Amino acid sequence: MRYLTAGESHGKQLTTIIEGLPARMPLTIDDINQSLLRRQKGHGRGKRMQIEKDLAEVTSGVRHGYTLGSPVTLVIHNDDFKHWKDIMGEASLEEDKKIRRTVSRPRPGHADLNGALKYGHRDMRNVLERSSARETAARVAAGAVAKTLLKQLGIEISGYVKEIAGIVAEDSPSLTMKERQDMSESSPVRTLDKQVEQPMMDAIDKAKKDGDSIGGVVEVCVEGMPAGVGSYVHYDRKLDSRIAGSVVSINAFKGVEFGLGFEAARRNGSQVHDEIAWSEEKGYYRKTNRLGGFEGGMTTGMPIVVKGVMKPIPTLYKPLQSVDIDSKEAFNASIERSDSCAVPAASVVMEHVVAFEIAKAVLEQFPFDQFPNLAEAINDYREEIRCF
Ligand code: EPS
Repeated sequence: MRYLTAGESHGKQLTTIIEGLPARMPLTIDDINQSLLRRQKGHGRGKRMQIEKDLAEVTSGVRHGYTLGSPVTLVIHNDDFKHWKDIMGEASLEEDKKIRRTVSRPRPGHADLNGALKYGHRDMRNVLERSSARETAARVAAGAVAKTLLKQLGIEISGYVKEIAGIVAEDSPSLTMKERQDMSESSPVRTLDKQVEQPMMDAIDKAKKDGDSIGGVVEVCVEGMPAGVGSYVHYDRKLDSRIAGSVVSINAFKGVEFGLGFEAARRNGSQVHDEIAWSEEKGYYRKTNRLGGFEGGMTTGMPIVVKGVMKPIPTLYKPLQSVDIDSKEAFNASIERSDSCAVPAASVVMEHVVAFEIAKAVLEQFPFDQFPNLAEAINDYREEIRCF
């Protein structure tokens, strides 16, 4: 299974095409729209989210509530496009820079300058329109379909905020999947720790007041994966490495940790590895989950626990020094609107990006054209490894 997205931030629409889904899988538009609306929320979002109401339209691959096995196309219209019709239209436009809203001043930390150098764009709007995190809406749409597939196979996933601007949420290993999903949903900053909710919101409000932005850490937890998905035999079949790559591909994400993560470097091996046990009911399991659900590029059957770190959004009200590419003069970069903190929304994005990688790995290991056959094969495999 694979997907492509297309669309500019202020263009007409975002498009997602998913190819390789099995046929006969139940899929409703509500499954997708719920995810899209979740991504729009969160304390710290800017004015753009008041303009958009992200709702997907399915234009291919689904009929009467089931997938057909053909590519699934999802379209999300940009409501803001009505303000940008001429600027973003495909028709040629006068050379008037004001009308075109030409951008010649690269923002530090953004793709603007590197993208301009690479593609030769003198107008950096041609770069920023596609490099914008608006594209994450299209990725969430793809992930929502993956999540629907996984859920029907007994695999559930949840994303939530662990840290904002150095304020750290307590670990909550005893919470059930449902509790994680419900608690993050009811929190304005999508954290599971009520104690840090207000301090996190205060930090966001302060950043906004100061014209600055703040980043954080998000965590995704996946339960219900059988052991042995992924592979140790080759670098590009290791599922943890694929997840790591996809997480760092999310706009503004800079790093990934599984389980203990970097803390493993500071501990002895006996305090890092998870002891193996067996019971008639569960089969093999680990007494702890310090490695976050992976050994040798494969799932262990324990929950997958993966963190991603997001840098503060580089579009700042507070000016940073940069250089105009036309005049070559130094100037102070400043902007019209931005999100002061998109970490809560990013937890939804990461949840969906991880879901897609996991669903893709499941389909690689159980390559069935029909969803009922896939569901049966996974259940058979679960029983096989329980009795191993
Ligand atoms: C973004 C800048 C802002 C954000 C946008 C990402 O958009 P605008 O330039 O229109 O104000 O709101 O995020 C989204 C539109 C979204 O859907 O998440 C950027 O520069 O990356």
